Amino acid sequence: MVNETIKIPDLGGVDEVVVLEILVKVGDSVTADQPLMSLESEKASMDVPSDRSGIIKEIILKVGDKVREGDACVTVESGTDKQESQASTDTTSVASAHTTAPTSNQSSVPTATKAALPVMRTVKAQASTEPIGASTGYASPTVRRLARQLGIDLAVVPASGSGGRVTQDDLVAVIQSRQGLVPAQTAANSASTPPSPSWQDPTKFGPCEQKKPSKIKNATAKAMSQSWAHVVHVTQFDQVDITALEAFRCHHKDALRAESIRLTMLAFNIKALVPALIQHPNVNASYQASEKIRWEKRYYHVGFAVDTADGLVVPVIQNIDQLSIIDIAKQLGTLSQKARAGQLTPKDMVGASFTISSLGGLGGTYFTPIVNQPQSAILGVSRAATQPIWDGSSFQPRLMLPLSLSYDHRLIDGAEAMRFLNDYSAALQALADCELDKA
Ligand code: CAO
Repeated sequence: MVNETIKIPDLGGVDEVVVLEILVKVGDSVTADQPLMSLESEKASMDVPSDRSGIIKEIILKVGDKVREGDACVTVESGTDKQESQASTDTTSVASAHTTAPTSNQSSVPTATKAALPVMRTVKAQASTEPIGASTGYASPTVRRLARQLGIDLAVVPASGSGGRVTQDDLVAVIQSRQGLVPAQTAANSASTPPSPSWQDPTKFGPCEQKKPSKIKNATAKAMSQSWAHVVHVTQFDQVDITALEAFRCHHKDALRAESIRLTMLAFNIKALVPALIQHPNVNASYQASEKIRWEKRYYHVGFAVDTADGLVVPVIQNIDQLSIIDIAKQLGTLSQKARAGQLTPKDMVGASFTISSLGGLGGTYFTPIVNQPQSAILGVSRAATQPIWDGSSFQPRLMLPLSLSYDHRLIDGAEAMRFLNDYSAALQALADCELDKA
């Protein structure tokens, strides 16, 4: 028998995360890859898996602890091969207990080993004795995460899954049963921070429904307030003629769709940033106000805003200068899907040197995006529309794409912002006859 300490793994560039939930107890038997605890940064959560089979001897952290990569997490007693194979034998019997009630002679685990594996015995007992619909509080990490986001206590949710597991549908049932049944509270009496001087209790004037913003919305509110308070914002508007580029995109998009690649304008919008950011390093920079230092980044990692049911998240495509438009389109698809499924990891969302926010699929003309600190600028893209453009002798119908560049005036002057937009527009138009699969 040997005691090994399992440590917090690589956090994907995030310095510190919070322990959200401990998923095991001392005495539990775990298998390799079994989640031990859930960690959460402001916009993502991840599980720390066990890297071995064994018995939990000590849990070093507690819920709410702030942890970094390399911090000790739990101690696992991993045994001989026999012990490890014993643990996996037991796991197999747990898995079968999810679907079939165990018979008295089903388990071949010796009594002494059973005593050291209380969780396995508990799960089996629940599988055999809990009536369907009773609450067990057992759930997959995804369902646990969803329950937390929805503010549902799993211990009170009637479970319908195999082995007494709470399923996603069980959470939906709870939400549905709550609708209209929750007694209204006044907004004022649940406020945890002092109300602003202009706050008025809205229930004085009519019926209201009180909602709690998601964790993602709270994180966005915090980041946006900080940016608004610190960055000296200016937004420069412009439009670029993408008639030829759109024809080029439409020419290729159906063939690519057959390969499950969505070639939207956004992939071109991102690729065109490369020459413009190289020409204007101030726009790919951060300002360290305390030291009066500007950090020009020589890497090109672009965050893109994704609208999800829980709020705005910004996954990052790394090294766009080394990617083809097809590569970028693929990453846009994968990361947007992960974002909407709530599966982004901290690693997917860190390190951006510039951000793009496209509302082009939804409509609108111009908007004023807020700089995503510590970056110095953000490009907003709105819906392209055909407009009559004067060519010197007559009006021509041209497809014009509206651009809104917000920037930090402490770093970037207006003339530089306009030069950046001019160079960006030229780079975008130049993609109209590019090779889609060449970086
Ligand atoms: N002009 C005209 N049409 C556009 C367009 C534009 N600028 N941008 C996209 N479209 C089209 C697409 O080409 C697509 O049409 P096709 O099916 O014919 O190709 C359609 O609109 C839908 O596009 P989409 O929105 O699904 O895809 P996308 O790649 O353009 O955007 C994503 C992906 C994830 C960025 C987007 O879905 C999204 O979440 N946008 C919201 C971002 C947001 O909330 N920003 C505000 C943040 S506050 O600063």
